[in-house]
Amino acid sequence: MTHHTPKTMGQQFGRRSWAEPWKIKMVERLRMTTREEREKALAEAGLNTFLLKSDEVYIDLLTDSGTSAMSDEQWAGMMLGDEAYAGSRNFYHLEEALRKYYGYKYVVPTHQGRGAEHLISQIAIKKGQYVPGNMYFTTTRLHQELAGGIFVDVILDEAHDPGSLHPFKGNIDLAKLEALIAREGAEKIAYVSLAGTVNMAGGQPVSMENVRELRALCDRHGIKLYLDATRMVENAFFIQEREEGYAKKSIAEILKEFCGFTDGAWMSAKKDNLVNIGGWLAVNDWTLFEELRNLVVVYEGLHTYGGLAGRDMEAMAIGIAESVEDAHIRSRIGQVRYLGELLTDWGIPIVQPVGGHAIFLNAREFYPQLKQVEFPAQTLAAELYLDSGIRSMERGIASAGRDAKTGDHYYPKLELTRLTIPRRVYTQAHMDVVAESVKAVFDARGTTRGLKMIYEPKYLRFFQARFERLAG
Ligand code: P70
Repeated sequence: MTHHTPKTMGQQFGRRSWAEPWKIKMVERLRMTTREEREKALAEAGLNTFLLKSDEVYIDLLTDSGTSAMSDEQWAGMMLGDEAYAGSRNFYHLEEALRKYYGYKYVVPTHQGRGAEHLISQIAIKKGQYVPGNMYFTTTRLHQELAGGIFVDVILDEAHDPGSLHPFKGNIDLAKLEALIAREGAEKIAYVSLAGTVNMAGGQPVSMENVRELRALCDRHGIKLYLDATRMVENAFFIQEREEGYAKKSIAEILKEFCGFTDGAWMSAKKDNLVNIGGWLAVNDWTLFEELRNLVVVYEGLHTYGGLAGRDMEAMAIGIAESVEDAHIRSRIGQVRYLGELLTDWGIPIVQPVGGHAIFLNAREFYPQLKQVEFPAQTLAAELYLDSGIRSMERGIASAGRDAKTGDHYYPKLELTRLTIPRRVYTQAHMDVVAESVKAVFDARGTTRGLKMIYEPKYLRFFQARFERLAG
């Protein structure tokens, strides 16, 4: 018998191991299912992972949104909720945290990110204006369009190429933006919509240099610059790691410097900020703030709670401070990267470089036999669930929706299936199980058939669409 020497993960990668800067105080038990149970559950869900019951899921990588584990201090904060209708002390704590870490002057809480997107879009976009941005995000673009705006993608070309190793694939292509301004005129631009670690591109970051130059460009033309700060803390990590001059700066310092180049931000606090529900808008301009806090009372709630309970705002204020700690973000992104390294090493096609919040499987390369209208990424999500009970999310043609003018599908270059890692929830052993399941599905890829959509809702169709397997 050959003797096998076990090695820690760090040893296998030729480095000292790191571990999470927390330990586990309470656990949530998981339910395992049989293949037969999963076949039945998936059929009932119309082959759409959004329609599965979470009890039918083993490892839930649908999203990192609202799925993080809160700390004991955040839970203790929940008991300090001041549920006054007006002027809750938790709002002032939240405002203080946002001023301290993001640096914006005025804050409007919202129930989640899209609540904030709705308000800023309604106020900052005039019908027919363009909204250039670094790749679309589903809810962001929809709110911009509902406000009469026309979204224009001005991200670097490299962002649409899953193989490009550009370190800042989230950057805005300033020449594309200049060309749009030259063609349409600055007054036709509502604002520039900049996102930190671009979700649909695979969690790819924006460099400090890019936002600095972008600011200068916007100033030359008198155009506002607003930030989708949803995963901006993760973006700060990549700047610290990859950009010259930032290795010795803290995540908190980098975050604040970056935000300082923008006029304001909207946020889904369910991601970086480590809460299960919440969002905010923050701006530096008083007049704009007055408009926003007036509109928030129409759609969300009074401007000192915006659809949240006092306790939610307290947990968010505490979560913000925890989220910018260097050790936290290093282990958070380190875990995502660990999964990415395994898959890369095994020759499984994923978006490179690995981004901040998720691994994006390149479904086109899994299934070259499928046309894009046969939903390769949706197919892959279904196969993964069947194999192991892991839930992932389609980020391809189903997510992209239809062109309102022509009625045809949008055909995004990227046809991806996202394995999104919740923060502080799963262990390295869970990542191993995930990696092995992805490999099993990859090895069986040759015989996999595609899907057709049999029910298509009007808005954000991917959430509720139903599919059927194509006959072989
Ligand atoms: C996800 C979630 C939400 C999100 C985001 C960025 C960069 C805004 C929002 C909206 C949830 C989701 C949303 C739509 C489709 C699928 C999934 N992203 N900006 O899983 O925030 O959800 O709080 O309203 O990523 O990526 P919210």
